[in-house]
Amino acid sequence: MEKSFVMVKPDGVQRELVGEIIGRFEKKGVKVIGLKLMVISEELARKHYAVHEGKSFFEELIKFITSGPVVAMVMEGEGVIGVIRKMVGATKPGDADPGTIRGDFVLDAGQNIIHASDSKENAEREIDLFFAKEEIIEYSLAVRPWIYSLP
Ligand code: IDP
Repeated sequence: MEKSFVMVKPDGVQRELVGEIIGRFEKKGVKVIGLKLMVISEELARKHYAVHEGKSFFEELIKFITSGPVVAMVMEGEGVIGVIRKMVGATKPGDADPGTIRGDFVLDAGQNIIHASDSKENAEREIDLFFAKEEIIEYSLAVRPWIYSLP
């Protein structure tokens, strides 16, 4: 089963959208196998967003993402990386379709309430950055046969 790293950003926590966001994924059938409220250190923020280093918004992004608690999560399910990205919506506010998380709640390119891994490679890297092995819990959900037709 595929795993993705998902994070409700400081603005999502402050806007009290944590339950709304997790609820959408739960209803889809995505399983939460890691979850913690944390404040990201500057060092971790710079590692997580290393690919954006040098861009005009980079320092602002580091300041923003370390400005308050975030909810970091590992989610699991069939094809979850792509599924979650679709549910999150586009980065540019004008491009995020209604019905997506950003389409429904975001008007700003920077303060966009949620992060989700965009590839298998990045998911593995981000999960390793944020979670120790023992913080990821493997368990089975009773509803599983009602979500997946295959065993
Ligand atoms: P993503 O979060 O949709 O994967 P990325 O392009 O990977 O988008 O950018 C990472 C984060 O950097 C965005 O979620 C957003 O918070 C911030 N960001 C991206 N582009 C801009 C911008 O043009 N202005 C301000 N912040 C931006």
